[in-house]
Amino acid sequence: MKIGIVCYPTFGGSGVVATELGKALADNGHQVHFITYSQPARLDFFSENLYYHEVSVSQYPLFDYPPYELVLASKLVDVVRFEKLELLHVHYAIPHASAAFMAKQILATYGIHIPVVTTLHGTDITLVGKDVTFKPVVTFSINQSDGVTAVSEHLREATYSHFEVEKDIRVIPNFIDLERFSHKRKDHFKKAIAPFNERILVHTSNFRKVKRAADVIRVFKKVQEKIPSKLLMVGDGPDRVNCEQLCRELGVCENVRFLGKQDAVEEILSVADLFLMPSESESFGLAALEAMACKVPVISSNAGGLPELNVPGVTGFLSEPGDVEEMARNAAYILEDSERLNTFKENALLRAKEFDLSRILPQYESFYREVLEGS
Ligand code: GMT
Repeated sequence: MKIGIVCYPTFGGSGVVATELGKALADNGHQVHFITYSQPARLDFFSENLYYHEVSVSQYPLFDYPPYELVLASKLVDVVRFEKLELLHVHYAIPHASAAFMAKQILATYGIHIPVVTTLHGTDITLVGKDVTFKPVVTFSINQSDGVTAVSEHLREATYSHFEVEKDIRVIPNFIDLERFSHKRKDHFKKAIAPFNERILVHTSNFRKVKRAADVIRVFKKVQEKIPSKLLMVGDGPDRVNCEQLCRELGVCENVRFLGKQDAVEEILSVADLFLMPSESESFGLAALEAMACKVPVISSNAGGLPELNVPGVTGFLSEPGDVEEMARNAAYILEDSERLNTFKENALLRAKEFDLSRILPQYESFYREVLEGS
């Protein structure tokens, strides 16, 4: 198939899923065209089946708000016509689904029919999308898509409850490339972080409010009172500065390191004993799956799709968002006994294997075929 993929080319989960999916489709012999405003973060190599088309919005003094969506729609028209694409797959509804709808209408005037698949990733529904300022457009463009997928049952249900959507929504969960995300021996790194064999806890996120990153610090404060441990905070975003401030207030700076944005997250996860994800809302929790693939159990909130991934008492534990006490208690329970910790680690990997790329990729391929046949 000749497939166009539209996504946010950043470190965010939706962009990662879109890029990894495109790469896997290309490996499987499909021709994949990425149409984004910059080179996707994980698309920094050459492959004969991969193409990249940049959407560049020209500046003009009149534009206080450069019309990205219109430029994207024009680019989609151009790429679909001249590369003879058969299907467009847009990730994150805003503004990709409505840009694709516009492109589709324009292409129809050239006698070209292009089916559009929209994948809902989370905040496009749960936070941003349901805001009244976006709602009519998001509802319309989901209903106008030829196929719609959501990354968890929870997100599917949330879409039906927040929007008047009649379309059938297929759940295709996030996936993991176990060749990249696997436990690697990084003894030097481990020794540098935890010279006295302290337990290592990790949090990775974009430090947005929804991640409740400050709860990570609060949980850690309680854990390290019982168990010698270190905390690695990976990523960057608006709440990082608050977390740094909280570390000072709680007197834990010596045991916490902020590593900023990192490419080789799997290397950091390889030295970790526990992953913390206390999010307020999380449609799936790709970062937790990445941790589990590297044999790291997960202490998470029970928000959104997290219960569809993290199995309490097996791969980690779930708590109400904000229940720092319980999260710390559960973290200590896992960490205090090495044999128990190892069982949780093995279980985490077994669970991650259920989301192996090789299991999920065929679900997208067969969905594409269904959409092509039905449209
Ligand atoms: O988590 C973020 O803030 C990034 C966001 C995105 O859209 O890039 O991630 C969402 O999509 C991921 C991939 O499908 C999911 O694994 C994340 O759970 C989801 N984030 C939220 O729902 C907050």
